Order: sequence, then structure tokens, then C-alpha cells
Amino acid sequence: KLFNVAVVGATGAVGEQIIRLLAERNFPIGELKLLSSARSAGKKINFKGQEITIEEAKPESFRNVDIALFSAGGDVSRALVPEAIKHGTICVDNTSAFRMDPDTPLVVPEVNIDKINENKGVIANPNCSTIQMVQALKPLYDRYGISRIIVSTYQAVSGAGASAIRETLRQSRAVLDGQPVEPQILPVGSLPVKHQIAFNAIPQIDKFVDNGFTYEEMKMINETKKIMGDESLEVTATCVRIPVVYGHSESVYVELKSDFDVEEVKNILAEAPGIVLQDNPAEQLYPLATEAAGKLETFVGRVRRDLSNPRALNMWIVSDNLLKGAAWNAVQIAEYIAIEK
Ligand code: 11C
Repeated sequence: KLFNVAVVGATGAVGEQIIRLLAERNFPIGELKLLSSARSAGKKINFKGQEITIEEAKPESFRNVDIALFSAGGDVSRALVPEAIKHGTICVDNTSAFRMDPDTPLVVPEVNIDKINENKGVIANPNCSTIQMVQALKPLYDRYGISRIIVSTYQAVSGAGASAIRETLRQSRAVLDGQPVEPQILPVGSLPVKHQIAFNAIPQIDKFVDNGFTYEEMKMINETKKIMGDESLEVTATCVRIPVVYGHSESVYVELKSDFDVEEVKNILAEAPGIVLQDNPAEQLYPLATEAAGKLETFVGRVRRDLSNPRALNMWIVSDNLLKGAAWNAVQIAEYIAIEK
């Protein structure tokens, strides 16, 4: 069976990867519609040797579309997902618009693919830093139980879009050339104060909530509980932007509910779907953002028992934030929808 597919946000950093993956995975496509804002409409994109003209996304764009993948920002999703649903389209939404809506499944296929059938027309793709963490922790949750997670992230600038990548490269060159740095985008484009990202670490991703945490940190806390289906899970997060282009890295401390053997933990991780264990201190083997960039898997290493709490583990989790953190997770969900139909 073939499916008519629409990609909303076709020219964005994630949209580009979705289109590439649909081609690479040979997704069973009848017609492919590429949609964007009016600004990019008219551009042409090559898909499997065929030129497709980008159209402006409108409510009527979804007529005869079976599956739509949205990655054009929360406002576009809030406006157009309900319109697409009226046409009977199943939407996979990569924005935060519907993630915490109780009627919307929030899905990482390796963790809770069983939830996709509970959808009312939209399935939400979680935040990138959440996806890689829950993917690695789920097999440990199933085997030992988890009571608490403390995570600190080291997040790539591509998470803030193509303009943040350009800004990071521009500033790096300016610093090396002894030129002044003029921050314009990071940490948050819409806020008045900007900070240098080149050769720096900025402990702010997204705006602040009035509890002192940022939205990015609250996403990691709330989405993790929802995906794991466990509101009793205690989670705290500190999210930091670093001048890496692709690949989010995370230092994760996790308290388990039962005793464990570190070698058994490593074996469980090595066999977990989509996880690659890279853990050999003797050979200085551990996950690196430079190695994870461009790959679909999530990489885990530095697995060790905590010294202050024998029931806790520390580990280092790395994945390409535009792939498993966004485009690949969305295409995986679309593949499951196609299988179910
Ligand atoms: C970042 N995690 O790295 C963000 C980007 O809710 O999908 C993704 C935001 C989201 O800046």
C-alpha cells in the first residue's frame, strides 16, 4: 500500500532530514507534498530524482494526505494540525504544541510504540534531549525500576536552528581572528539579551519558567514521566548549550529501585534496540558527538556505579539531535503508522 505524505517545514533543518530519510528508507509514498511558509514556496527539492516544488502550507493542503510530518514550529502545528485532522490525515508533530495534551500519545518507538493507536489524529515527537535519554533508560527501567534521574546536558547549537549554527561558526572565526563578537541569536532569539556561544557554555536553553528552570529543562522532566508512563519518577535537569554543531551529549545519574551488576547493565544496554554501547576506558572508548553526528543510533558509555550511592549509575548518552532526536524518531513513527494501516 502507498501513502500520500506531506512534510510541513520542508526547508528547515529537521524537514530536510525527514525528506532524506523518507527517500533512504524507501517509505511507501504515493504522492509527496512539500509544504512551508510563503517565503520558501516555489523552491524546488529533489526527491529520488524527481523535482518537487514547495507549496505554501494552508488548511486545504491536506486534502488526500494520509500522513503529515510537521516540523515548522509550534504555531504552525497549532494552526494546521487540526485542519489536517479534519481531512483524515494522521499527523506526526515534532513541535511541543501537543506533547503534554493528555489525548496525544508522546512516542519514542523503542519505549512506548504501543501508544500510537491511542491517537486522535496526532502523535507527538518528544524533545530531542528527552528522546535519547528515555531510549537508553527504558531497558534499565524495565529490569530494575528507576526512582530518580539527574541529568545535565551539553546540547548542540543545531537544536536552535540553522541560524544558530551560522552564528556559532561566524563567532568562532571572529574570536580566532581577534575580531569583536556580536551575539544575535543565542541563547533565545526572541529575548533581548544575547550571549557569546563560541568557546563558551550557556546554561540557558529556551526561556525561563517562573520556578527557575528553563522550558527545555521542564520538557525533559515532564516528557520523561509521560513517555515512561510513570508520574512518580523523580527527574531534574540542567540544560546547557555548548559550541558543538550536531549531537547532544548528556551526563545522567540514575537511581535504580533494585540492586544491579554493572556488567549486566552494560549487556542490557548493548542489546537494547537502537542503542550502541561504547564503553571501554582502557581504550578511551566512549560516545562522542563528532562520531554520533549523522547516525541514527543513540550511543551510551562511561557506565559506572556511583560512589555515593551503590544503587545508582552514572552514564554518558549521545545522539544526533536532528536524527533520533527529531527526524528519525518521526519517520520511525510514520513507518509504524504505515505498518498498522
Ligand atoms: C534545543 N531541544 O536543542 C531544543 C530543540 O521542543 O522540539 C527542540 C525543541 C523542541 O534547542
